Amino acid sequence: MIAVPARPYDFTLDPSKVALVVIDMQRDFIEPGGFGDTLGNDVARLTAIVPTVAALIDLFRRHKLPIVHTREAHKPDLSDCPPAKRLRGKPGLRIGDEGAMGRILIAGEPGNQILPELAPLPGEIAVDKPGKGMFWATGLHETLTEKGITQLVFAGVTTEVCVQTSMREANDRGYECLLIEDATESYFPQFKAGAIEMIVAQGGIVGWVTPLSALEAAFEGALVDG
Ligand code: C5J
Repeated sequence: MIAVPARPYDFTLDPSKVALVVIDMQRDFIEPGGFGDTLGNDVARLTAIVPTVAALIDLFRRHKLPIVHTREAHKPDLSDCPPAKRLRGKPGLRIGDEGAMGRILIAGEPGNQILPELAPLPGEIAVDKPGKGMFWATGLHETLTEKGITQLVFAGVTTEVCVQTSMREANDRGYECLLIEDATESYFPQFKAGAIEMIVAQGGIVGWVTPLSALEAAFEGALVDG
């Protein structure tokens, strides 16, 4: 067991039961010229966390621990995209429309790919999810249960939408969830801060939060202690 200093109190990490989940680090949300950018968001906030997410992925790879990567993605015929989602708001471009990097949020399109520097390696789990949460219509809970995973370390974007929804879904399914606060980001700093406070409130009602440096130091300490 590895004691990770965290809020609201130490997270006891069991390397035999933990997986990393990297939520939606896809080009359309993060790269200049992508869907997020065309909606008027400041994507520089999201590009800034890429090195930290890469370091977190590297930590899990070095320790040979499982990694899950998600993409928010719909089938090309949009049969898994409810009209209530596609028609929401008054954006210039909607899900399925042709954007600067191919059709918006459609599986297989260039903009729907995970950033090359964070791309899944063979053997890692890659999940296309039609919802904000990672368990809706994905079969991921069954996959993780088969592997005996009961703890999830979270990273990715955006903190208050797909990350928080996925953490809440996981919490309800009995997983212990630890969010790496400098490996997640929002277009809106106040929403990231608010989401983090909601997660740790009331004794960790959704889970735990810690910076990457604390997780790295805890792994290092565990190695030194044997
Ligand atoms: C959004 C996401 N924000 N990955 N998706 O629509 O958080």
